[in-house]
Amino acid sequence: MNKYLDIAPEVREALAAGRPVVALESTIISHGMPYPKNVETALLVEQTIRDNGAVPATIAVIGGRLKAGLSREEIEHLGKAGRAVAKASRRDLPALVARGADGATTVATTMIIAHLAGIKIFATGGIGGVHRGAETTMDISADLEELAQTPVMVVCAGAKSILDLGLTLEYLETKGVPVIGYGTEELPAFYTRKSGFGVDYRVDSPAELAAMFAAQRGLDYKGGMLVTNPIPEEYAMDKAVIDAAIEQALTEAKEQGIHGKETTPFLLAKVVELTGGESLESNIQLVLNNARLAARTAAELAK
Ligand code: PSU
Ligand code: MN
Repeated sequence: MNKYLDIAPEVREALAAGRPVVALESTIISHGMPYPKNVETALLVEQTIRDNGAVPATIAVIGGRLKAGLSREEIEHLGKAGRAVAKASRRDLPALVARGADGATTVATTMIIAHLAGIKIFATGGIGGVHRGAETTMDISADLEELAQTPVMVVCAGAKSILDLGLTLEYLETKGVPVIGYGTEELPAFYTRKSGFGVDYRVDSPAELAAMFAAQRGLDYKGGMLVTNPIPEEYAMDKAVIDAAIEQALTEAKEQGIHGKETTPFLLAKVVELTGGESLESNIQLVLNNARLAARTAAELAK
C-alpha cells in the first residue's frame, strides 16, 4: 500500500473481502455547495451508497495523509472550512503531502487516491472539462487527463454548460475515454437532461456498465470510463433559466479577471447564487441519483 495512504477500516475490510465500494470526492463538499447543506448532502450520499449495497469511501487529504474513507468529523471539518480548504487537483498532492496540509479532492485526485486504494468506481455530480474560450486560455481541467490515464469508472450527471461541452467530448475522444449515456443517447448537461451532443454508447443496466468496465480492464487500457447519468426528470431545471445564470456567471468571471483553479468554484458559486435554492436542490438530487447507480454497478462488478 502507498505510504501516504490511509484506508478507513470499514473500506479496507470491504475491499479485502471483494465487496462493493464507491469512492466520493470532497471538492463538491468544500467548494461545490454552501454549509451546512454540503455536509448534510455528503452524509446523505454516503447513506444512499449503503442503502444500495456498497460501502462509501469519501476521499480527501487530511493533515497530509491521503484518506479513503472519512469520519463524520472530517466531513464536517471540510464542509465548515469551505473554500478555505485547498482545492487539490493532481499538481497539488505533492505539496499537500509534504506540508502535512488538508485538501479537498477534485475528480482527478479522487480518481488517483481511489486507484491507490483499489476502488474501481467513483460517483460525483459534474466533472471538469474544456472551458469556453480554451482556445486562448488553454483552461482544460486536469480531470480529463486523469480519465485518460487512471482506471476508475466515474459516474456523473454530465458536465455543466459553464464548459464547452463539444470540445470536452472531442478531448475525451482523442484521449480514448469512452463516454457512456445511462439510459440516454445524449450527453446530459448536469441541471438538464439534454445537451444536444451525443454520447459514444447508451447503456441501460448496471450489469452492462460493469461488463463494459470489465472489458476495458481486460484489454489492459490504462484509462478510465465516464458514465453520464441524466438528472431525474422531476428535478431537471428549465434550460432558459439555467442558461441565463451561466451566461451571467461567465460575464462576471471575465469582468473580475477570475482564472486558474478559481474559475470553476467561482462559476459554480455564482450559478447557485443567481438561481437560489432551486439549482442546489437539483444538484443534491442528481448526486444521489449517481450514488445509487454507482453502488449498483459496484455490486455487479463485485459478482
Ligand atoms: N463541476 C461541477 N461541480 C463540481 C466541480 C466541477 O459541476 O463540484 C468540481 C469537481 O471537484 C471537479 C473540479 O473535479 O470542480 C474541476 O475543477 P477544475 O475545472 O479547476 O479542474
Ligand atoms: Mn482549470
